[in-house]
Amino acid sequence: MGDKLVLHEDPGSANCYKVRLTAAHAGVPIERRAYDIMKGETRTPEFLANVSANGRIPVLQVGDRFIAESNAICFYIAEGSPLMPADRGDRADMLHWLFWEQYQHEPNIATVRFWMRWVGIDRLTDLQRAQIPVKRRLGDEALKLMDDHLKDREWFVGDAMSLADICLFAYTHVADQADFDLALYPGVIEWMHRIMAQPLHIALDT
Ligand SMILES: N[C@@H](CCC(=O)N[C@@H](CS)C(=O)NCC(=O)O)C(=O)O
Repeated sequence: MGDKLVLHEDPGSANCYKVRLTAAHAGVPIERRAYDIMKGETRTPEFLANVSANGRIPVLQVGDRFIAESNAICFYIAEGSPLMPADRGDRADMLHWLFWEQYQHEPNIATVRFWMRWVGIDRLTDLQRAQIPVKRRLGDEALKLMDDHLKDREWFVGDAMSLADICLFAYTHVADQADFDLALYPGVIEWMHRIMAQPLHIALDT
């Protein structure tokens, strides 16, 4: 990689954390540029025109290219690293988990965490408040599916840690902040400990 990598992020976002965790494991240096999403700093005309018209972080700047969507960014950074499975089928399985995370895991667990811990229950709209029980049920279904998958394996894909584990770890390990009871999913807890025991692991607040 010739160009310097600049991560446009909000440091408390686990979508941004998964990019930093990927970079730590891949040994790729990144420069960080912080925005406060609660102050609308990703919705300014400057951000929309120069960083991402989608108004959301993370965004990875590589020269004059701006890559959005956390899992696409992680995929870009992980290329050529041990996080990318060598086997073609395993790579497809890894992508399966990345897409699944964005469709069935993150929209439920991350959203409830955001509403409860960042916005605050009292400041939610009636519609948001009404959605919490559904998101909680779907989030629990996602955690159960992960727990079942981990019953007879250590990692999500193949026999080594891959990008699938990194991208799923990001919001799973803070699911308790959205009042999900992780103790119900012992396989998930053991898997999280395996990830946190890796020598290159970094925490969310680093
Ligand atoms: N699917 C996107 C989600 C991006 C996203 O929703 N980012 C949130 C923070 S985690 C954000 O920027 N929110 C600020 C806003 O929407 O104004 C990804 O994985 O990158």
